Amino acid sequence: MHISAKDLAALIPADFTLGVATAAFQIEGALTEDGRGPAGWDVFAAKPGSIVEDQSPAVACDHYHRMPQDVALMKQLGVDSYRFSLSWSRIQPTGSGPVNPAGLAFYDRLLDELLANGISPMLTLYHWDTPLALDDAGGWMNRDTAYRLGEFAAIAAEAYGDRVARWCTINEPATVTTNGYTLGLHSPGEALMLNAFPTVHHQLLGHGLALQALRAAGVPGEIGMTNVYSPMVPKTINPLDKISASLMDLAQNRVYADPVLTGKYPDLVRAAKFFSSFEHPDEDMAIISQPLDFYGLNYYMPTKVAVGPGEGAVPASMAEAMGSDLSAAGSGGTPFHVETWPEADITSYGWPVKPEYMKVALKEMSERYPNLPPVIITEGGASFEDIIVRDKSTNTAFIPDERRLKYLSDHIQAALEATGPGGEAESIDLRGYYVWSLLDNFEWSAGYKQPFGLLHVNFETLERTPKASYFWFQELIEERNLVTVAETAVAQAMEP
Ligand code: GBH
Repeated sequence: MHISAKDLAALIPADFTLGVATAAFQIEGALTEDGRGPAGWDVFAAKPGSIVEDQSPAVACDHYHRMPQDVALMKQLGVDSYRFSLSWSRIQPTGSGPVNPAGLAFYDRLLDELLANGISPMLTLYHWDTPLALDDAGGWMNRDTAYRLGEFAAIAAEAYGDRVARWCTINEPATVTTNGYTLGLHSPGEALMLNAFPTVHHQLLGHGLALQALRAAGVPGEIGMTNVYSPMVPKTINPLDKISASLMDLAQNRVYADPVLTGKYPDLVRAAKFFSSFEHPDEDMAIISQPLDFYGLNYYMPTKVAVGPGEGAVPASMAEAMGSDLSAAGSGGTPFHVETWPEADITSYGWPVKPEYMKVALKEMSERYPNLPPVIITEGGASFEDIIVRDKSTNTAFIPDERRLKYLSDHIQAALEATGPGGEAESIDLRGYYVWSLLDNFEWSAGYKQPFGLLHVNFETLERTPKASYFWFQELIEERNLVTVAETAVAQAMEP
């Protein structure tokens, strides 16, 4: 069971945002319409074997043509805010140079529609769909891409600055580097392993330059960036497992968060060969670590880590640097191995459902970064295959997605408890939670096989059907509104 919507609503502080999130490439479709230039993802997805069953992103949710209907569904849901991303190549077809007015106009219409319906816009500048022309020039391996993102931010600031309440410069650079450049599972499909480090730095620099451009334009909205955070949990108390978990923590969490929040890469990263052989100006760190109005955190799950197979999986130098003189350490082998959680509920992606680790994530963040700005959970959600139940007499469809609903309820509860009075991450000023996602959508290399939506999408008819989780979120928002109304009435009654 999960907490009732009424009891959960009672935990929500004033001015806390309840929202939903999407990303352009995952929902829009219309990849060749109105002058949109190609993105690297268009080409990657078209290569046989890149996407499950070679599914195509060409139509996705057809949001480009159904935007007003989708906003109406958000209005009905009652959300405070909608987090969406810009398709960079719709606005700037080659990622540099002239702007495409028809592309700019789409987000003009979206922003106006949101505001007309009382929904506060949160705009992500970059959610992975790099313009193809930039990928052809090396993508994030090329320092120039960071400057291009800065320029794109200036274009967006001028066009939309008056209407955007929250800006998110980039989403999850960790996933772009790991999947796009280290393992080759995402666009641009490079498997560079440790040689992918420049893509970390250039994305962070791109964030910093975009932030600078938004500040220079004087946009009134709040500005932040989003990193994904997964607590790394050693499989056993074996010191080698612990070291492997620490290495994974460095590679997936700290290398992205430390520079932004402390202005410095972790010492172990600075000591590595791949770091010293990568030349970059010291001044970059000041650009990367400019103050943020909020820090965006995507939390999905913890990761259980064991030492990799093979002799000497943890290099001796690493073991020593982590404070261990293990004789087992040598060279060769893979340093880490991701393990399963046999006792946990598992999503259709294979991800463990562990709401208690939401608390761990927030606690670790608060301890690691004492000067953390206000935090917003910019994504959280779960993929489960849905069953559509049809009531024959009324011909209405019902989608009983109890597990997704419970995932969301438990995670929002955990985040509120951890940051509430007496919580383990009480020092964090938590400002909101955005459900991933409004709609079932194109889940990158998993195609349409991993539905995360509060709304079911039939990818043949493109019909949207609210799931039980949609009605639950609606109820939570209604209950929260009742609390707010009551509090306002009490405050007014107490005024002299
Ligand atoms: C997010 O990615 C994306 O922002 C969004 O576009 C996507 O649709 C959504 O989530 C659902 O996938 O620490 O090595 O074990 C989240 C992708 C995948 C990132 C798992 C962290 C674990 C890597 N996450 N990954 S590891």
